Amino acid sequence: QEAHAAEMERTFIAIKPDGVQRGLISEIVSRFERKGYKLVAIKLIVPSKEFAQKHYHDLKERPFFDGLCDFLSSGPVLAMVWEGEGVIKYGRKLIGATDPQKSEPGTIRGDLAVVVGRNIIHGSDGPETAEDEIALWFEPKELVSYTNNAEKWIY
Ligand code: FUP
Repeated sequence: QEAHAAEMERTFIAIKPDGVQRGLISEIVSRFERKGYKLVAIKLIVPSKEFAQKHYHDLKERPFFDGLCDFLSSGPVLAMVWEGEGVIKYGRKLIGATDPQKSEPGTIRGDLAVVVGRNIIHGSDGPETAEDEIALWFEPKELVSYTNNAEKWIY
């Protein structure tokens, strides 16, 4: 049975400044698209350092926090919301382990990144984080609700 779109699970995914500037947007977006997840929001923004600190507030006691927030606010970030069954957990699987030296080949970080401080992508790590991060990065009206129907476009 199909879940109604309004009840579908959503996650926040961001391509960080290194991924954007290395030209990896289409590569990364295509992995979520091909899997069958649905893009419901997308925008390119340069977050302020204060905004980056809000995004990473859980890590504020860590030694790398300041450098991490400088990095996230150093250039354009592609912020997205993806929707679909199990998208929070499976999105993390597509992304791979935090440290690209430990992420498996076949994952985004495993295939495309080398060091933990430049791991090209962020994905929410659970349902509560997903809700908070979507609310931080997007206004409700920026989340687009639509039905995918490929047959409509076959003539
Ligand atoms: P993840 O959820 O996989 O992005 O991992 P974390 O939330 O634990 O870490 C967030 C970001 O902090 C990572 F993407 C990169 C950075 N980080 C470091 O720079 N050094 C570390 O030792 C751990 C994380």
